[in-house]
Amino acid sequence: MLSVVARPLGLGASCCRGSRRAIATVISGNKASKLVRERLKEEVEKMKVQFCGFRPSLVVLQVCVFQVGDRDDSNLYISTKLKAAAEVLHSIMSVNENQTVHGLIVQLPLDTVNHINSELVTNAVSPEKDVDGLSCINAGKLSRGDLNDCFIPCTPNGCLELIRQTGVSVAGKHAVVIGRSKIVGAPMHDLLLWNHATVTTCHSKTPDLPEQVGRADILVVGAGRAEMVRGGWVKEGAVVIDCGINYVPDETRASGKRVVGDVHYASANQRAGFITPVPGGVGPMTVAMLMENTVQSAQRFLLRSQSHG
Ligand code: NAP
Ligand code: L37
Repeated sequence: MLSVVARPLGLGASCCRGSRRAIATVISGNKASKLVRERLKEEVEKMKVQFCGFRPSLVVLQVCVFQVGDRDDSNLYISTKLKAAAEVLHSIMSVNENQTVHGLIVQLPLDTVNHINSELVTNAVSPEKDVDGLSCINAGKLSRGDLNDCFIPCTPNGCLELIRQTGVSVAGKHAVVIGRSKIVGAPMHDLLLWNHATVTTCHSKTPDLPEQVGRADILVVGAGRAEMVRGGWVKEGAVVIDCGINYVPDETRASGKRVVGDVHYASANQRAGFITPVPGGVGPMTVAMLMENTVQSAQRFLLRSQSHG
């Protein structure tokens, strides 16, 4: 396995955890995702040669429905809402039936003006094309440990890949996940559990977050709270994976803002053994895993069409 962990310049592997603390090894999502993309490129090339120009294909559905007018008329409002939902479901059905498409993701969160039921929408995606792994069929398989028979959501799948890059084994470790969303926290819990970690999942009602974090050999954070996890909470030598993407004001930037994670990086890297940066950590791996799931879906499609004659 190729390693994508890199020590920051100026710090050799000789850093010891003595009187002066070692700085964590940075796990580069940019490098790891590049390796994944290169591997996928080769696989796609092979498919193309073997199956006369065959190409995996992915559809990303972005739902954006504007309300017609601003009349405070509940009948008009309800009919607009129903029409919007029907249109979305119709688009999903037509992609489901389209044999040239192997992956379909519906970008979340959905249009908020019309409050379309996101559960209805994610479950309308055919489980064979659900490369985001959000339908209840795929989520159910993951929660029961049928990992080889489902699509694993891209962000947790990318996080696991980054943990693997450290060489630290998951089996038998105490893992702590912060967040329980369908896209990050809940599937991350399942994935760590079925890779044989003992898992604690924390959320907004967890009363003793710092204590829980302090027990983690492996910590995955997906809370959407800028720099919430402080370095002092982190267990010495832990693997820290930060999914957070938060934009904070920064007048020194032309854009007036910068992106930070859910972990306070400058203090956490004084305690962790390994840490993902933001940007350049989990984000690029999420995109690579989406490509990976799409290629896998195309391969399964080819296998099914071969076995059907
Ligand atoms: P979400 O749906 O808002 O879920 C956030 C979760 O964090 C919830 O379970 C919430 O608890 C928990 N939480 C919020 N505040 C907390 C606190 N103070 N203490 C403990 N737990 C707390 O968000 P999400 O979609 O999972 O995304 C989480 C973060 O990951 C965001 O920054 C998002 O931008 C980022 N993200 C990154 C990628 C990537 O590729 N890097 C992909 C997806 C998301 P409750 O359940 O109790 O509300
Ligand atoms: N797959 N991802 C998927 N499906 C969805 O429905 N909502 C959602 C989703 N969410 C998501 O946030 N994905 C995501 C993907 C890529 C990045 C971040 C989030 C990413 O590449 N981030 C870069 C750049 C960050 C920046 O500078 O703005 C990074 O290096 O982290």
